[in-house]
Amino acid sequence: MHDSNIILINGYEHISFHQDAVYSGEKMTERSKAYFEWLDRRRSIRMFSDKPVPKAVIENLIRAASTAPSGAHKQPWTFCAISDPEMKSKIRVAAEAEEKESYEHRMSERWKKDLEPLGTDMHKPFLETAPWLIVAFKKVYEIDEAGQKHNNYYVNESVGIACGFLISAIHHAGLVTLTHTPSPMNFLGELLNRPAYEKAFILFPVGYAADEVYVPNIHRKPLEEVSRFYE
Ligand code: IYR
Repeated sequence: MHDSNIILINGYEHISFHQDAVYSGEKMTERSKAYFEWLDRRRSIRMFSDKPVPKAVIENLIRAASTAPSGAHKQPWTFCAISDPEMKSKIRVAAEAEEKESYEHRMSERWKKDLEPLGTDMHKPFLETAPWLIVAFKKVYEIDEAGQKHNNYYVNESVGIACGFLISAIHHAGLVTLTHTPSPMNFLGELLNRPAYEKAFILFPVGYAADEVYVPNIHRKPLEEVSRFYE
């Protein structure tokens, strides 16, 4: 994609960019349709098999997520990957304690009603069953060598995009996941010993779906409902 032709622009190194491929309109339509149909087959899964997934796969998934664009290219994320059963149990216990509080006291009746079709509750066995948990942390700020604090830019957007890339990479690898957001998530930073400037963003169990899984028969909004064209 890049050659080694380096020039200086405003004193900063730049390399020439070559677009990977240029398709005809017809080919592009076909490819974009195929990509949509492939993404459309992704489903959030809440019941996992304990079948192992090689660490090398998880490393590649994180590499893929970390190619996301980010504010001022700060790449303000850390992905923690956990396969240690003891740590997974600790995470499950802490997550279920928060979820119990949420379901019993913190979530509105309307919110719980909205979740009814998805069949979620305070029990999160997938946190122990899935072979891997990946926790995305956002780096709200960073500390330089001089101990100086620097805020990052568009942190939620950047980490949100990276998490989208991660979900797509998981799907591409033939694995499944779930965007799990126990709230509040501070216990994750504590258990995983993350520095104060990292805040847990989303937890992804990663693995294979359990043998027999049913998912809610929900439908995606059609194009007409999610778009407006200005031609
Ligand atoms: N975090 C809780 C509740 C929950 C909230 C939303 I919004 C969902 O789409 C699904 C669940 C839980 O994980 O059960």
